Amino acid sequence: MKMGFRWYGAADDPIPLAHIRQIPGVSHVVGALFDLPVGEVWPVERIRALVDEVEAAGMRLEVIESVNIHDDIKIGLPGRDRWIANYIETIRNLATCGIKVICYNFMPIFDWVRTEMRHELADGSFALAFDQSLVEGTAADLLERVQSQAGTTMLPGWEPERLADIEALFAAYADVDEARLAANFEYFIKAIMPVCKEVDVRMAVHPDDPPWPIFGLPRIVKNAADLRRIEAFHDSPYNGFTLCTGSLGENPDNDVPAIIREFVGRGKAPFVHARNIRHTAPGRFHESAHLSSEGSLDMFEIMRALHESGFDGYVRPDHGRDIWGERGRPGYGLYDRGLGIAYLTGLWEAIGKSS
Ligand code: DNO
Ligand code: MN
Repeated sequence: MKMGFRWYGAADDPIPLAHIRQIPGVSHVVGALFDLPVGEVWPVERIRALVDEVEAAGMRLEVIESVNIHDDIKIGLPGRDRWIANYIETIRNLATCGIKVICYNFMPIFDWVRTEMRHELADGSFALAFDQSLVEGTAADLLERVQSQAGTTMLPGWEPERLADIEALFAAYADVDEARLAANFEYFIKAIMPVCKEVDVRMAVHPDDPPWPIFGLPRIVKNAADLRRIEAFHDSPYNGFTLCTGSLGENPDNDVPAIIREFVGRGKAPFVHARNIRHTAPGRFHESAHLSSEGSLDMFEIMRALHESGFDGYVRPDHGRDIWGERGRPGYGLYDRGLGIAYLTGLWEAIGKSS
């Protein structure tokens, strides 16, 4: 298991690499070029500079999260081949710089979505939370909600420049149901796989978060059956998954350790996000500290499933709470993710030594 930490880059992340280096057990940084518009080719010089920066700080950068997929590819528009050609060039450029895994997602319009950014927990810490009743309805409902909350970020992970196009985007997805989205996904995977094999870069799709539809948009990376369907697009280690325990676990019907055993067992999961969440009501949850006792997921069983499946890929703590007065990037502060790593590496050592 190679422990990593997500970093947003010197310009945008208040956490210096030197502090990440001091978290015991961390050897890898998970990064990206966040300023490039979706679909643009990532230039080798820019990737190289990022890799060098991380290496100069005594760590490695071998996992990129994310290279996002242009909506034209997800919608299946005629222009998609141009975006796919760009994606392939980005894969080649990343490989040139030593990147081994690309995490990405296939969610229409949105990336991960939360409806509350500072949900206060009983101990006075703050976590991200989600309430499905706030993400029902249409594009117009969404626009109205966002505008009425001007100044607050209702949808984290949301690129503000795309808000302007939101109605057009929803219209473009009008005929895209689950089956079409899956066909467009398959088209994309089949197009990129030859180059992934050639340059030895493994694709790792992140589950939909939350793993069910929002605003009526289809979502197709929600559970074990969905993962099997994606696996069948092209059965190879290069067509793999980011097993995000929090995202999958948000649906109580998902048996996360069983999913880990199945897909890690078949060599299909080069990357894992390990975090906990607490279910509060149907369609509602908040994020929590990593400990099993703090949430609804059994993190011991999760780490044991990884260990017993022979997991030797990359892992990172996912979101953390704001604690000790830190007010970082929502979900991506230093302290609680650092505590998460201490706990996860402790479980890992104990499982290893007692098995
Ligand atoms: C949520 C996070 C996501 C993830 C992207 C991957 O669990 O890990 O922001 O980074 O969806 O594309
Ligand atoms: Mn995740």
